[in-house]
Amino acid sequence: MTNNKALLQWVADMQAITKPDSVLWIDGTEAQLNELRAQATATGEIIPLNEEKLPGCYLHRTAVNDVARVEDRTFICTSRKEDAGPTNNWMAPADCYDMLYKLYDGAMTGRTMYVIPYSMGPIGSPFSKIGIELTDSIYVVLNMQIMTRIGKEVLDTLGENGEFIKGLHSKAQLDESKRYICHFPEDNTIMSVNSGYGGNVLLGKKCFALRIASHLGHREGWMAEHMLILGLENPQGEVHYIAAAFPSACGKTNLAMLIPPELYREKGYKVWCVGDDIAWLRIGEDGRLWAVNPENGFFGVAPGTSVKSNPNALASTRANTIFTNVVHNLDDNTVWWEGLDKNPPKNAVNWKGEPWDCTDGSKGAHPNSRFTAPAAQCPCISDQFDSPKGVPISAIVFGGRRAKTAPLVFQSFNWQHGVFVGSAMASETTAAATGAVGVVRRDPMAMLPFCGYHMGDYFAHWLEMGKRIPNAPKIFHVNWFRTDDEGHFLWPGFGDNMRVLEWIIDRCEGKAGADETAIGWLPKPEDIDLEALDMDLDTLRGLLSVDKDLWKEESEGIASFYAKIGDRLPAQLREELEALKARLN
Ligand code: OXD
Ligand code: MN
Repeated sequence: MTNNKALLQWVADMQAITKPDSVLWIDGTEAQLNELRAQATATGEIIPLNEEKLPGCYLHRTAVNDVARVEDRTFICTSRKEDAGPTNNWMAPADCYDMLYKLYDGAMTGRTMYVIPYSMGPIGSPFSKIGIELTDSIYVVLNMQIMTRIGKEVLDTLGENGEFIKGLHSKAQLDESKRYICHFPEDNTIMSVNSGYGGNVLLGKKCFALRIASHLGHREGWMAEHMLILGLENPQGEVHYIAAAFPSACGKTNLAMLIPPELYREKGYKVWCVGDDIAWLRIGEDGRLWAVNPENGFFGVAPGTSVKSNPNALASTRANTIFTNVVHNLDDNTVWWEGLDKNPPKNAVNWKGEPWDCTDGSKGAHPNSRFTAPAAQCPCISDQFDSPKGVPISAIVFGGRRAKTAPLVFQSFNWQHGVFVGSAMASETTAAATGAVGVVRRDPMAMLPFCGYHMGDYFAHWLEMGKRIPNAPKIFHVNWFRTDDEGHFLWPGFGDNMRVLEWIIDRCEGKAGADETAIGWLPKPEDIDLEALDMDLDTLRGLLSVDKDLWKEESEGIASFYAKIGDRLPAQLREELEALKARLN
């Protein structure tokens, strides 16, 4: 299928180490995929679901010890330890290859090695990059087919001399104690072993599109960010694009597919989804920042997804979707998860494959159970989704889950201050996670687990990019999770977040008012449209208030986080912190 000598040599080298029984090149044809689906069905690796209710859908269960990304076993292997920085695990490349090749030795014996050519971004776009994943898992092939653009066309685009990101994955024995997700940014290589869980094995996603790509972007002058991309269309038919970064459990997929409140829909407002997880951002010829979603599907968290919370996400999963670790409803051969509806199936199997009694208090679906669904099936997918040049970004939005500190929304004073706001991003732990509630976790730009190099250099790159973008997006911060003294959420969230997005776009257009405060520009209460919302101005005033004592505490928290970053923290960010402290006094 290819004459690319570097690729043929690398496949042969990895074959010699992993010793599969055979090698199959994935051409992306329906015939080949169907054959693989049939094989995986025969072995029980995937279970075909009800053809009428969920056509083309399958259920898969991972090993019970293999249900999430493993940050403590994720490594950035640069020749100099300091280049990986204080927030990443590090191993010397030679030592790591040595260790891994022992684990890969004969790991594919008795199995087939699948060679998956894939493109992150529309095939052939100057924004896009090609990867090759070698894997011994059909589940991985079928997921990669949804999440990326795969097959022969990718190899044709690669050509004889094209460069590619190498990815080697083997389930090996699924041994937790020998599970490793390793990145070698200096040789564009990713190695994953002893896992079968999506985030660890779909190497195009977090490993390539964030960790390796952030490293490439640093070298080449662009940015790979953990951001959704949405387009907001106004009644005049103009669409403005927003890129937004949130730590997990802050409703990123929900915001990406937001349905505006009825009143807005009647006026002609629409929201279009370009992406729900990753954005690659480059400076366009027109001096604006342009974004492409490098993915082709959604790898979304199932629990909590419902007709109420996110009808667009749910609709995306009604065909051609792979469900992982959800409940199997045996009565009609469909799937279910907590939060889908109030009718858990009676005759059912839980995510571990055991008979499940929905009245015994146990969870049927794993809290991190997932759907892998084609983006094209999303009812609000943007007509620019496949655009080779991407979409121009008007606003960058950072956010977190904060009970008291952060107001509903504020705008940074300028790019440098916006980078400071992103670098200080944080979320408070909720009762849904184990451990103490209300603990502040810093997650700068939501990239802490995904930045493939030193966090201090990453901040410097953001500052540098700002100087190079003549017409840079404005930077904002939002918090949908502010509570009253009894712990009730003050803001309705979901579709009503549209009201905040509208202010954000109006600010970008110079059309909305704002007050200057110590932390940034805040809307005046009357600047947020409350029409047809059951909320009084006093509640909104509360949502927009800035408590200086809490912010003084916050600045101490930021200072101790900065201390961990060390002396590669750009001086401009320390200056921003000092300026914030001065404004608070
Ligand atoms: C994800 C994550 O799965 O951010 O997208 O963990
Ligand atoms: Mn993510």
